[in-house]
Parts: sequence; structure tokens; C-alpha cells
Amino acid sequence: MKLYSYFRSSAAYRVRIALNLKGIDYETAAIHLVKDGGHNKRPEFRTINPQMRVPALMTPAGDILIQSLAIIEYLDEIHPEPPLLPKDPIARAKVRALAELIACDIHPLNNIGPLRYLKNTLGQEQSAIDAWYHHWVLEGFEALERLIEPAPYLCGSEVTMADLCLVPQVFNARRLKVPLDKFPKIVRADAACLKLPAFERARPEKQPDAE
Ligand SMILES: N[C@@H](CCC(=O)N[C@@H](CS)C(=O)NCC(=O)O)C(=O)O
Repeated sequence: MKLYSYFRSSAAYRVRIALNLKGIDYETAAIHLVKDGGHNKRPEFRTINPQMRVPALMTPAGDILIQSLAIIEYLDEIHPEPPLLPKDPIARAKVRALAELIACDIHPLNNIGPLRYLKNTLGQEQSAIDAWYHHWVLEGFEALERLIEPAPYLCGSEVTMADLCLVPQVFNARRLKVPLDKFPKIVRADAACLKLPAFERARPEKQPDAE
């Protein structure tokens, strides 16, 4: 498999963890999201993903999959062990809800595209952009903190898709200096995940394109 990735992309980070947990070998095709206005905007990458975002995953048969949660569910279907979604429909819906709280409600507001738009098109100061970033992470984490009881992972004793979303979001929050002291449960679940080699190997600084 080939993963189109950027070391700091949290959506790609989610997929890297899934590939590692499933023990799937993959090659990284690094797409720099910042240099020259973003190599993801080049026509050759647009043919891979018309949305011009990472991750994209090329399967051995040449299919190209986009959207991290769809990719993770695909990997879970072709390599069911260890499962990333519980079998019970209620537990499954709860895992998807936490994953979506992060991937659909926090992450898109803090993504490189919207942040660049705030700066370059709307002319916002860096301080306003940082306040925006912090606001949406804090609001999302306040809800998440109330929803979880880590044991030790977000949804119990097994890692789920929700943890794959959590760890990259916490990494980003730390990088952008969002205070996490009000979120002891989130910090605990993150620490539990990071003890696992699959999470460790997926860290941004461990990637071939890390800077
Ligand atoms: N919902 C998508 C988000 C993908 C996404 O927005 N990726 C970011 C990096 S984390 C990206 O490629 N941004 C490039 C840009 O906005 O120019 C997913 O989960 O895969």
C-alpha cells in the first residue's frame, strides 16, 4: 500500500496508526503541505485526490481511497484484527461519535486550509488565528472530557478508532500550546495510547519526511 502523507497531518497520522496496528506494510509518499504553497495543490496530486488533501491510500490493486475515517474502516474490514470498532451496535455508535467529534467538529476548523484563509484572505492577525484555534480545541475537548471514562483507552480496554483520532488532535493541541490541564481524562487516554508501539511509530517526528 502507498500512503500519501505529511508528517504533521493529523488525518494522515490517524491512518498511520491504523496501518501499524494492523501490521500492514506501507510506503510513504510525502506530500509537503506548506512548501511552495503546498505540493498538495500540484496537478499531479490533484489526480490522486481531487480534494487536494492528505491522506490518500493507494491499495495494491491501484484503488485510491481518501478520507481518513473511511480509510480506517476499510483497513478494519480487510484486516479485522485487532478490531477498531466494537461489534455491539451501541458501542460502535459511541466510538464513531467520539471519532467524529474530533475528526468532523474540531479538526476541520483548525486545518491548514481554513487557517490560511483566515490569514491570507480575511487578513486576520496571528493572535486572532491562535485564539480561534484554541477556542475550537477547548470547546471540543470540554465535551469530550465529559463523555469519556478512559479504561485506559477512550472507550474501554481496547483501542478503537476514537483513540486514533484523539492522539493526533492532542499532539496538535500541544504543538499550538493549548492548555490541557482541564482535561485529565483526555491526557490519560493519550498517554495510554502512546505506550503502544503502533502509536509510537506513527508519531510525526518518526516519519521519513519529518523536519
Ligand atoms: N476529513 C479529511 C481531512 C483531510 C485534511 O483536511 N487533511 C489536511 C491535513 S491534516 C490537508 O491535507 N490539508 C491541506 C489543505 O487544506 O490545503 C480526512 O479525515 O481525511
